[in-house]
Amino acid sequence: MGNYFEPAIECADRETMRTLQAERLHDMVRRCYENVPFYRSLLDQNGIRPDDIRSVDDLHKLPFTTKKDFRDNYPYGLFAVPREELARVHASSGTTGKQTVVGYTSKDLDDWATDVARMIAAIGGKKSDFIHVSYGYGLFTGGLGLHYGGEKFGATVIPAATGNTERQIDILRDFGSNILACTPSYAMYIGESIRKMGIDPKTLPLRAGIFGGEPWTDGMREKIEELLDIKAYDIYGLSEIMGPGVSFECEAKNGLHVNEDHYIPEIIDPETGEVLPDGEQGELVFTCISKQALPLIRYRTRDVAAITHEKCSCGRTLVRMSKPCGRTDDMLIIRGVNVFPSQIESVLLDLKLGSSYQLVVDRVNNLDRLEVQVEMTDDMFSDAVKGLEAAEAKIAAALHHILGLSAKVRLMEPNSIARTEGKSKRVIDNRKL
Ligand code: DLL
Repeated sequence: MGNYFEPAIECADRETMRTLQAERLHDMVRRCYENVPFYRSLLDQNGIRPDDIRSVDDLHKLPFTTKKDFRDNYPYGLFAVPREELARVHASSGTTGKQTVVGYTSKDLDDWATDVARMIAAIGGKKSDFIHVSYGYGLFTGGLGLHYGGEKFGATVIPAATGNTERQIDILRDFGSNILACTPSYAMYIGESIRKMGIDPKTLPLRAGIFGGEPWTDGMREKIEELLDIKAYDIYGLSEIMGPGVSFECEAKNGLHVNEDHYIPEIIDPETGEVLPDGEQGELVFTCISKQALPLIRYRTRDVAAITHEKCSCGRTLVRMSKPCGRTDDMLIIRGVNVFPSQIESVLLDLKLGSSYQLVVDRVNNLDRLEVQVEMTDDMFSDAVKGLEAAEAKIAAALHHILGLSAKVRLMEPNSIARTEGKSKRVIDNRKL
């Protein structure tokens, strides 16, 4: 497992972990108060002194931080260290408005690389492995995050970046990549392209994949595993908190272990802000307790998940979060029904359809209309039109059963929905809500 399986942390008992977290939390709140004017006034307004926060149980006393606070303090207003201590900045493009700019000291970068290296250990990585990184390099945290994590682990990194899929496949084959790291939608695309090029994945040395950056279902996991003949693991993270590696799957594939010595997770009711118990689904909130450049107090991620403190079969006690099933802000409300794109994806995969789909929402005569555009498989395409109508009706019935909502299903020609190398865009909402 290299040097990055750290049982003292990853298998610590709850008391030990809470003691470590309490110390770091207290120190972090003090640093925020002293160095970030935004936090000083927020804590003052809420009548909180840093010394009031002594244990993890005090967390709920603290106010939340949101994406809006980044916008209001753009670009560097939330940083807690002077410029000369910064080693790097990244940014993520929001759906609205300005980019969110995030910063790291060299210790932060080192901690981040450790987060990722722990995952590589947890999925059975070896120092002799070649890790093929096809996340975007640049301001996006995916590329450099996996890159330095792989190097820190001691593996050999192939910084393939995105683009030119045929060349990616040449590299996979000729350089002998063992682990592929990219978004799940790009992994699907690489898998489909490998098949089209007539390459048998069993002839490649590829063994595992580290996929994240966007929601994906277990159905999609099975598809990728089959297409590429590998084991596919989930990695989660967000730039505001660090980047990829905030949490990671182990070989048990039973939830993502949060690197709790750095980030304390909570699940809240997105409406009331109330903290929810283990097992209940709600909005994920993280507090970064060891970050120097950008410590965040109770950051609302908008991601929907549940957490459990039960020990994992791998022996780790690090709290686990479920695969995020969507975001509070990409949840569509169609004719009053809450719909997550991931629910639709599950239905399509159950019906053995491809995972290339797009949802188009319109409002016609004040009524919401959902159209689910699904790419046909090559076999279906060769069928007669009558068969296609029946197939559309079958999909619509299955969607109705799961969503409680009628949707128009439109089967599309194979490869007609645009493929992405980065995060896929699943929803086109034409209602100007
Ligand atoms: O996407 C960091 C990352 C890169 C994670 C590569 C994993 C792999 P952002 O661009 O700031 O950072 O986007 C963060 O992406 O709040 C989630 O909504 C979504 N997301 C990231 N990983 C997952 C995942 C990176 N495994 C936002 N499952 C997050 C579901 C994910 N959603």
